[in-house]
Amino acid sequence: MISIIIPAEKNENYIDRALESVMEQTYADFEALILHSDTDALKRAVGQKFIEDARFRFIETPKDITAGAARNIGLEAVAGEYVYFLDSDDYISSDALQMLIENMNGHPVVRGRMRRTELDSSEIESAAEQRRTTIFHRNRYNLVRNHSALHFLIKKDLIDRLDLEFAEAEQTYSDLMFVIPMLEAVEVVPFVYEALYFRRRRNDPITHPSLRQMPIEQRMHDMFAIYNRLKQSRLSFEAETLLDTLLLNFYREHLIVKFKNKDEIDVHFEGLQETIRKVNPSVLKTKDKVLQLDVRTIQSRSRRTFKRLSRVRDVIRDAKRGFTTRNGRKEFIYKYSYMKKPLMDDLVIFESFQGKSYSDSPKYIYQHMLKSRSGYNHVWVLNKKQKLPGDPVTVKRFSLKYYYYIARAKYIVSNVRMPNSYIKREGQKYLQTWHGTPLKRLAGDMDDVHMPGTNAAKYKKNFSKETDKWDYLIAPNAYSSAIFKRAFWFTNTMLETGYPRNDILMTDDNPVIIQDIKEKIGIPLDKKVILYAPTWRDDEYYKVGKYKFSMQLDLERLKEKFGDEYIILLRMHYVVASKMDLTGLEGFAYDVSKYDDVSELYLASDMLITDYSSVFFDYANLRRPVLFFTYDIEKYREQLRGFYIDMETELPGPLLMTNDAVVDAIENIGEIEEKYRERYDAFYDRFCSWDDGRASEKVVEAVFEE
Ligand code: C2G
Repeated sequence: MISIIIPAEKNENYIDRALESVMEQTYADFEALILHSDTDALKRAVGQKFIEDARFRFIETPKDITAGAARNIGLEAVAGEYVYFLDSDDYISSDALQMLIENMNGHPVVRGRMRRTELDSSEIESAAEQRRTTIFHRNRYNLVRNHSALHFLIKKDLIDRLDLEFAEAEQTYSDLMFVIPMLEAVEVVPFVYEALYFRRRRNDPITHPSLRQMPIEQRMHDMFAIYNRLKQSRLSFEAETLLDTLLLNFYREHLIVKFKNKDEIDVHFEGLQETIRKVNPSVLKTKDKVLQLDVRTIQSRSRRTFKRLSRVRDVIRDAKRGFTTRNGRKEFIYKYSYMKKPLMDDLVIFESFQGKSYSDSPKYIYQHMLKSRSGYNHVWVLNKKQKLPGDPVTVKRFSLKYYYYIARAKYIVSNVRMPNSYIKREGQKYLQTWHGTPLKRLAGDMDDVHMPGTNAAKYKKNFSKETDKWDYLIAPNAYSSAIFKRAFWFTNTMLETGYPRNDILMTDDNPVIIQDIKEKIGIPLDKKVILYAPTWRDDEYYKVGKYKFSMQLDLERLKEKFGDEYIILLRMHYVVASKMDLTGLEGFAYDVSKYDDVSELYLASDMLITDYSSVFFDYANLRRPVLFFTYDIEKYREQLRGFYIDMETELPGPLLMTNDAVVDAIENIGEIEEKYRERYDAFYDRFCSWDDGRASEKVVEAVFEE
């Protein structure tokens, strides 16, 4: 019988798939030992069939133990002659166990093949192979370069004879304590191509990290502890090569970055020196020259000497980048020159939508500062030349001047993320206004990420590095405040003031100002105005940051039907790069995508059509009708983002799937207003009641001294 050991703590989401794959095994003589600190709760979470099948045994463990400790408890309880480890967020092919056992050929240990798979996958890719098995001899340590005990089938006698155990005190690398002595004791390991193990890629390094995503501090501690313990016994050269290489790679991948902060060298040098002195010189000789020099310095020189070397290294590395990356030269000057100059206490730098416009909350905060705070100087990040009230300095995003000011301004005000190259200085204050009440899932709440050039884990890591830098964040309503705290991992000052960008919806909602805006846009004054403002689609793009949008609204038909009474403003999201062809629609459809301030467009319009854009939360302040043209809602909801509110029951207007429905709704807009009045009121209370026309004032008061 094969005993399958499955630690299941904190992985309740995927365990059914794991157990399913066990239940489907063609080799049926197994027991599954499922380890959890609250087996009753776990039993309620898994499928009934696993509870009814006696081969599945649920074993209660103490709370808060490591996965290694849980596996050891499992090892105590096994009844089979073979042991196999499966993680509860992974799964295996249905013939995995059979393939493994059939190919053992008298050896005590056999291994199958690992595949990486996406978080939401349940697929089994077929594994038809030329060869069925291969034999690993001296190269058998290559099988544990991932330092994992998964997917080995092991004879229980071997475990007993060698007294194999997982490390219990360490979260990471604990399998090495088990697999290294195991591989030392056997000469060969058959490897079975057709036995497949699917390892799910984890997507939330911040609140639910996989072991590989644990904080470096923890991993370093564990790596040193395990390395030192294993090095106490005599090891074969192959085992030493594996361990030394793991240690040296760890140094290269993580510690060099960590040691950019020289205080970290003070904290960790001693432990590192003691550990790295044990590296076998013959192994070190096979590594690149730069690494060798580093390691030799750590082994034989003082902390001070190493620190000096490390500083020189940093400069060389940054200078090299300066010649090879687009903004490298500027970043070099930013870091080594501008950052060394003192902060300017009276300087504020504003940015809205990456310098694309003079708009949104930063604009209104700025305008209020002009009126109420005379002691400050201002810089605006603006990519196109433009004259602004108050005559501030303007700089292009990523220009040398931009770097100069982000290094020196005491205050940063932005409504989107700053670039990764921005380094927050001691004493700097960063006010993040954000740019909308969330409807689509945000950052930490996203399961998968479908944007180009990234994946969920990367995206969240970068995002949390950014949100760590925020001192203040504006919440437009209580609902957003709660979501922001969680999804942005935000613990600093939440300004629960409503949105500065919505102030004008209260203060400027009058016919004279509205007429001015219409004249500025250049539209007829005698027609009613429809504003169409959809959002962007994560998975439709030309390249990073440039998204596609294909117009599904039948503009010709709308013109024909409503052209006498209405005009339509087409407002694409600022990341959309598709050009619109409006030939034949002159005098009816106007492209206002480049118009700076969408709040003014709200004022100028009589009704809004949108989809999943946050624009309607702001627009509802005007209490004018809103229609939702949601032709791709299924895809958007299921695949791309998921929503925080129930689109069917909580929106202040109807969901329309077709152009027929849109035409019909515009025709009967009065009836729709009637029908949705109650919902609209409830929606307004929930999302708009903090907006009282004074948000800018409140924010300025909280952040800037008189
Ligand atoms: N916007 C705009 N025109 C559009 C769409 C959006 O001017 N056609 C502006 C609005 O100010 C809107 C903001 O950009 O509130 C954010 O746009 P969303 O469509 O909501 O999308 P996104 O940029 O993904 O931000 O918490 C909010 C979310 O992060 C949404």
